[in-house]
Amino acid sequence: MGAVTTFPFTGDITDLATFAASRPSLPEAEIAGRRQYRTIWISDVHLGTRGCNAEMLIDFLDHVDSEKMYLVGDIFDGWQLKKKFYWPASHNDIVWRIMKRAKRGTRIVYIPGNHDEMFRQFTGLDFGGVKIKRQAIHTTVDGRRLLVLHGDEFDAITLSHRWLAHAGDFAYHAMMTLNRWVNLYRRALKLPYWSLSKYAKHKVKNAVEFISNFEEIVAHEAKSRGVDGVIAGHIHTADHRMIDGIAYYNDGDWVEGCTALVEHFDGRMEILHWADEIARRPAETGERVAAAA
Ligand SMILES: [Mn+2]
Repeated sequence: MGAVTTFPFTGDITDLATFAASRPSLPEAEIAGRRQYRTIWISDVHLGTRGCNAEMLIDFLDHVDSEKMYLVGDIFDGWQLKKKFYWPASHNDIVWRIMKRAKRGTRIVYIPGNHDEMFRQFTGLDFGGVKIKRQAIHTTVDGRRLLVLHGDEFDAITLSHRWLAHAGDFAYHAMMTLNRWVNLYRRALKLPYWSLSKYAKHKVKNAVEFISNFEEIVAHEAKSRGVDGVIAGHIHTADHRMIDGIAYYNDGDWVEGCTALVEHFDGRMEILHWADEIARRPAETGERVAAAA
């Protein structure tokens, strides 16, 4: 995939509304036969960075559809884009696919995170069917009320364990780079995608503490707001567990984990691990992802 020089909204954010009328560099796969869900949540895509696993996300978007979709923050990485402009065609294709499904009638809610906080100034506005909100309450088909937020709101509280935000930032980015190299190598050997930092997160004591601390604080906030559960992103760790009577969900990320949270039409919630889904696919249909890299 070639690089493009146009970022869809450097000039005017209202361009987003007409963006879906343009053409993607990688044509969208068949719409018929996609897996249908009531709701899909994704976050921490980090468009504008080399860490973003755009090919995997394009594959995901071309295989699923939903009535409603939540973008739970850090979709763009404004911090990295400011430092060094990086915007390959595949990143444009992701924005295009999201705008296109809004045009087709999927109700899309975009909750900017800390890396794309520049979009928070547009809270309350609607760009081509994508509503920008600070937080949201999602009601499941079985009537449960779930608070949806990015999660950086709690960084100040989790300050003593800011593994991703500060001291660990360098180590984290080094690990993401290593993760990319490991997977290029694995791909060459036709081995399935493997997440190094997902592995490390389960091994490193501080990281485990940081994650459980975050999860408890977020669940506590949800409890005080009187909802049944909470859906967050931010810590790049997909999870679903009960904490003090509150259903805690995290939709993970598209940097290494490549996960999404979905609600089925019967209200059942599930975390999809997209690398595993691709690995389970017959070889012929999985080729497009390998070829796109
Ligand atoms: Mn974040």
